[in-house]
Amino acid sequence: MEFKKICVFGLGYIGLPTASTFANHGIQVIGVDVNPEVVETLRKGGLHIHEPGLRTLVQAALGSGNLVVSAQPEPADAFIIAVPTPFYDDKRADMRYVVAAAEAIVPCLRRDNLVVLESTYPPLTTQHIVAPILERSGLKVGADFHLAYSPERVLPGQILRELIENARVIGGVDYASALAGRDLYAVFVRGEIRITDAATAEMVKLMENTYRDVNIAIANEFARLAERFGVDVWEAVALANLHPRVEILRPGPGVGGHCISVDPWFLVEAAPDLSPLIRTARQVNDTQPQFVVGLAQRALGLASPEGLAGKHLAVLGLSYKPDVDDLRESPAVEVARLLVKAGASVRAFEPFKPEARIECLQIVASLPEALAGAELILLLVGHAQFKALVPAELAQLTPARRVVDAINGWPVKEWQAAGFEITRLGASTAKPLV
Ligand code: SAJ
Repeated sequence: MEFKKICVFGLGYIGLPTASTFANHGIQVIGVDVNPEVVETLRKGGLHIHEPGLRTLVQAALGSGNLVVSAQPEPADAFIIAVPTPFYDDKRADMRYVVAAAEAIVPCLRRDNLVVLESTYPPLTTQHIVAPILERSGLKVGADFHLAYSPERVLPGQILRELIENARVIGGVDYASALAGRDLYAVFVRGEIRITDAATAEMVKLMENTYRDVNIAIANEFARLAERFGVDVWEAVALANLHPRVEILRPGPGVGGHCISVDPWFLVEAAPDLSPLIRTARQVNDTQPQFVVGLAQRALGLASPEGLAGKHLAVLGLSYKPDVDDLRESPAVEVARLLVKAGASVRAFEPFKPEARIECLQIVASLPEALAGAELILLLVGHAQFKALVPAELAQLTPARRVVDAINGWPVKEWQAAGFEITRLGASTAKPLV
C-alpha cells in the first residue's frame, strides 16, 4: 500500500517525532493536537518538550513543508493515534483522548484508509472500543478500511534513534490490516517489522513494561532487605549479575514516567484475578518514595518522621529519570511532596525544567539556591550534571554536610573525604570489610 498523506493525532513525545520522521521521508503529514498551546508553539517554531535531537528533526520537517500542524484532522491515506492514556484514581485507563481521536477520524475516514493506534491501553481495546467508533463512518473494519495496533517502544532520551532502529510489532485486526501497517512503517523503520494480530500486539506492549516494572520492584525490595542485613545492595547486585543468567536492575526512589508506572495497571484492570504479582510489584515501587523519606529521617538522626518538621532540605532532581525533563509520575516529586507533607522546608532543583510549577513545592532555578541554608541534601535523580558535581566545590555552596543518595550517584569515599556523611539507599551504615 502507498501512503502520500497521513494524519498523526497527538504531538507529544511519540507523535511529534513520528510525524516529523514521516515528513522528513517525503510524506505529507498533518500533525493534530487538541492543545492550542502546543499547536501555537510548534507553528511559531518552538518546542514544548525536551528530547535530544528533536528540535532539529521538527524544524527540518516544518521547513520542508511536509509537516503541517493543526487542531483539525483532514482526510488522508492513514491516521496514527499517539495520544496519552492517563489513569483515573482507581488506576483504570482513562480512554477519553483515544476515544476523542477515533471520533475525530470518523468524518475523514475513506474506503481503503489505514488507522493505526500507538497509544497504550488494556488488551482488546482496538477491537472492542476503537473499531466500533470508526464504524460510525458507515465503513466496515477489515472490509472497507484497515485497522492496526502498533505499540511505541522508544526510550525517552533516545527516541529519535530507537524510533528508526527498534523492532516494530504491528498487529492487524485482520491480515490485510497488518500488511498495510507494515507498509506504512517501512517508510522509515530500519529494525525488523513483525506482524501479528491486534490483541497480541497490545499484550506485547503491556508485557514489556510490566516485565521491567516487576524487575525494578525486586531490585527495590533487595535494597530494603540489604539494608536490614547490613549489606550494600549495589555491591551485592554487581556480584549477583556476574552470574550468566542473572541481570538485576537498579534500585532507586521508585518508578515513574508515563509508561512503566502506568501500563501494568492496565493488565490488572483487565484481569484482577490473574495478576497478583503485577499488582504487588506496583505497590512495592509506589511505596519506594516513602522508603526514601525514611532514609532522610535516619540521615538526620531523627527518631520519627515528625522530626522532619522545620528541617531545611535540598532536593536535587525532580524528573522521573536521568537527563529528561519529564516530571510525570516522578518518584522524586513524590519524595519531595512527602517531605513537605512531613513539615520540612524543601527547595527542589530540576535542571531540565527549572520553570516547573508544582503545588506546595518550592522549585528553585539554580543549584546554589537549592543548597543555601540546607541541612540535608537529597540526590534523587542521576542527571549527568549532578553525578559530575565535585564534593569540595559543592561544600562551598551549602552548610549541609549530610546527604541522602537514593541512586548511588556519588562515590562514597570522595564525598566522605570532603566532609560529607552519606546515607545511601540499600546500603548499610556498617563499615565494609574491603
Ligand atoms: N528505573 C529504575 N531502575 C532501573 C531502570 C529504571 O528504578 O534499573 C526507573 C527509572 O528511574 C524511571 C522508571 O524506572 O523512573 C522507568 O524508566 P525506564 O528508563 O525503565 O523506562 P521509560 O519509562 O523511560 O520507557 C519505557 C521503556 N520500556 C522498556 O524498557 C520495557 C520504553 O522502551 C517504552 O517505549 C516506554 O517505557 C513506553 O513509552 O512505554
